[in-house]
Amino acid sequence: MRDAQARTIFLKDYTAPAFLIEKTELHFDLEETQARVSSRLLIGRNPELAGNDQDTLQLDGQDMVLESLRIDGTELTSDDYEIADESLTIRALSSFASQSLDEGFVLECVTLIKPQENTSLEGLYKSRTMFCTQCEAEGFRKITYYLDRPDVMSVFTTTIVADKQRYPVLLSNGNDIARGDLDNDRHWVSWEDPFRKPCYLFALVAGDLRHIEDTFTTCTQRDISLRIFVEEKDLDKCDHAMASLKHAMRWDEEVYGREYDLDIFMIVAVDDFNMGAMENKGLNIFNTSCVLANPATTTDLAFQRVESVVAHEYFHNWSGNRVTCRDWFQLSLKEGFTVFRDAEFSADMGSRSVKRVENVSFLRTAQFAEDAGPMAHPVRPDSYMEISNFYTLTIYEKGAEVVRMIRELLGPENFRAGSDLYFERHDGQAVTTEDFVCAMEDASGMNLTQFRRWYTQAGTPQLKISDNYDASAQTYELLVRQSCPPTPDQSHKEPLHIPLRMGLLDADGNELPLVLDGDQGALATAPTERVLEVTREVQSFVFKGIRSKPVPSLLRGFSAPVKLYFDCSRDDLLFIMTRDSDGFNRWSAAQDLAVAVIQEMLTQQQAGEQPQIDVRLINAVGDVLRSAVDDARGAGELDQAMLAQLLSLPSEAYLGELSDEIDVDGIHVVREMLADTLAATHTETFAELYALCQSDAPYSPDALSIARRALKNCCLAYLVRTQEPGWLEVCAGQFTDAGNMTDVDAALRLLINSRAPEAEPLRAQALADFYQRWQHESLVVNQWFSVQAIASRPGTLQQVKALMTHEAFDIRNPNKVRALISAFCNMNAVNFHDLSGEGYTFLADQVIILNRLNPQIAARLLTPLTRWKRYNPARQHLMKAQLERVQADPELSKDVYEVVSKSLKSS
Ligand code: B3K
Ligand code: ZN
Repeated sequence: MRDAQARTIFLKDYTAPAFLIEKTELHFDLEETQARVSSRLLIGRNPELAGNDQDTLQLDGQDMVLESLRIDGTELTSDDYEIADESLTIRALSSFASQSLDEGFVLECVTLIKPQENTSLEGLYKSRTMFCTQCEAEGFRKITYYLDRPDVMSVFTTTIVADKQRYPVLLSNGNDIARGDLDNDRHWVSWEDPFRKPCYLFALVAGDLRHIEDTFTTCTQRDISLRIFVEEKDLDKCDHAMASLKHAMRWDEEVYGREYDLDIFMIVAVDDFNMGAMENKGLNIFNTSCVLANPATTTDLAFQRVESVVAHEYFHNWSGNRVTCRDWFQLSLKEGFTVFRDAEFSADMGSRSVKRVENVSFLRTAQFAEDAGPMAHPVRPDSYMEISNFYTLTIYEKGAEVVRMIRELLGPENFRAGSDLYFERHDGQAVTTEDFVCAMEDASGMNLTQFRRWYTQAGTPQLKISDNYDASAQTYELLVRQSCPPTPDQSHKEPLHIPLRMGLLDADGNELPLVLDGDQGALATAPTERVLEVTREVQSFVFKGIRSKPVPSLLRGFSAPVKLYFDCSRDDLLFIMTRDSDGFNRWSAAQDLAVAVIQEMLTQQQAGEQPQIDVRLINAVGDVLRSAVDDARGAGELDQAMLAQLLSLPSEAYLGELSDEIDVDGIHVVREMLADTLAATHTETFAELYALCQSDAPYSPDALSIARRALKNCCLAYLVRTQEPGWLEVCAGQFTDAGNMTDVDAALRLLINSRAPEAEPLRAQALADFYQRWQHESLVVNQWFSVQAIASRPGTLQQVKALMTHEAFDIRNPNKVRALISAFCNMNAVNFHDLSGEGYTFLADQVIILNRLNPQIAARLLTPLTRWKRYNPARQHLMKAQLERVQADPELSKDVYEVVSKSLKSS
């Protein structure tokens, strides 16, 4: 391995910094082959560290050439310091400083870096024609020598010098305070950020950019200038992001009492970006895919993603920037909380129940898989080798669920008081998840001692619930057992504090008043929904005054990220599906029913029998469809937005995640069989509903319109399954005539996946037309790559390989890698897991290439191979062999090394 020093960093080894950097002045000279970075740092000993007499200063820095180093004006010679791969060390520091180190000294440093050659997209790099930065988590150390850790917070001033023609726009954090012209067509701009911040929030952009501008008036009547910077060709795709930003700013004032602090807020869109976006203070940098949107080029899903990512990054201004993380083990402090905040924002902007369904589906499929795999880690990890590998679904999504559970336990008012206290108490500080929980406890009086285990224990807890009705005593008992499977480094788990939101339904669907044994309250005034606090391994809850055996509605709203096992009959599931007051649980019951039916079919198929479909499921879908038709005619009662969700079968990935050994082909075959049967049985109703959902109204990304398009395209998907040529033509017609990308994209996907022989020429034509029409829109071309990568028919891998040589493909662009390679490996199970093993070899090949170019992307790409233990022995063997091949690469980055070695450990 190249990084022979790849070592594990432990939370228990954390110590406060011996030195702090009070002021940071940066000067960037940007040129075509290199950049010269001059820094002037005002450094002093950390006064809060008792007996601090540290006389050695070690700064982080890598991939740079040091030109000069001075302390208090005196030039140091190469004998005065040591340079290693990742650091610069100055010993006997006090001998260079002009006064005591407690008083502080000025360190001036000039380094040369090569942004043009930086393909890791971390630090300062070039994306197409512009310079930009990505510093979180540890990218700043690729810009200049520094104390690159979040508990070192400093006030930054930044001057950027560059060619005026090529880079007319020069941006950094805060307010621009001065600018001027220089010789040789160069110019400069200086920026000052008055808020102390860690260097991971530093940002710089230089490019030929245009912007749209708007104003937001805050709750205290301050006018904030809002600007979104893009390349000229994208100016027509900024309005949705701007509207989303203004909504987010208002929402954070109203829901969390958080006002924006600077006078200007900027967003810049860049094409080459490792993740979605970055919350740099006052200067958010976005992947184009998370900011650009217009109806012709952007699907509903992407519109919603723009709204939520813009909000997420904006919300970080408080949850992340004003109050930041002490160290990277605390990452979920800002990410979990901010995901929770953006999810609630999206719920308020659109359909709350659909948002919850989407979130939970994602969590149960992807995060649960992570929590059951070799990279499983707690929401607050104890150790890591490469922090970039810990921007995970556990930190983000499970972290958000942990915050949601705190709100479940505290109630909304106490939760708000807790967040107010947290922001007030820790404003300007770098803190820990423990500080967050303490604020919640102090504001509410609630004891969260046991709850803290959610931060330290990995793995998905299981709740096994059984019930018992006693007719003579009129009591109903829920017996709850909790457990959590072992995860790497954690064989034993302690019981967790789990909020279990629930209700009981009588035979008529009425919600029963809930009085627990031992409660004082009277039945008449009792609530019909409660949050049970499960704290013990085995715990019994007995409800009084229950006159007949009820049907329990458990884990409403998915009140905890657990796997629930309750032996619910299919008839009871049908009952909950239609009668429960909780929209989420109605959907959940529908899913559980479909899962039960599919699993039964799978068992039959595996035994060589013809799978049988439980007619109750077919009828239930018919009932939903008929209500949907009534609804579309204005007579129904259903939550419009939930219909498409109710009509969608559980995904292959979710079905796989539920299996002990994932039968890739079996799951695909029986799920397709079920979908085909539903399509054949209900063709007419699907057709009627498809027609009723058509609309001539101009495109709008509001919740109802999105829901209607989703429902319409869900119907079309079933109709195309019938393989009747007529429906293929309708689909091809929608592809050509639709006025928005959502409908075009849906039709294209269906044409590509149709098994009808007549689809063949239509498919080829559609793909050619689509590329022809959209070749100049990079994000649309990504979609074009993806639809081809996820086609389940044989030969797709060859097609993917061919597309990698297409003029539009570029392995250095993460969006392209995600669109083609990741899409194939993660969303095309039957082809990726083909028994030839070619899919695995292909993935390993790409990881080996990307490991040298962009380690973060390479490590992430490996994920599907890390799940090798979930498959049959033949596949396990093939997958493991490819992991071993990757591991044997002598030049492995820390990122890939960590993932591959943990995946193979204990094998
Ligand atoms: N905080 C960034 C993620 C940075 C990832 C660095 N590898 C975006 C976000 O979560 O808002
Ligand atoms: Zn974030």
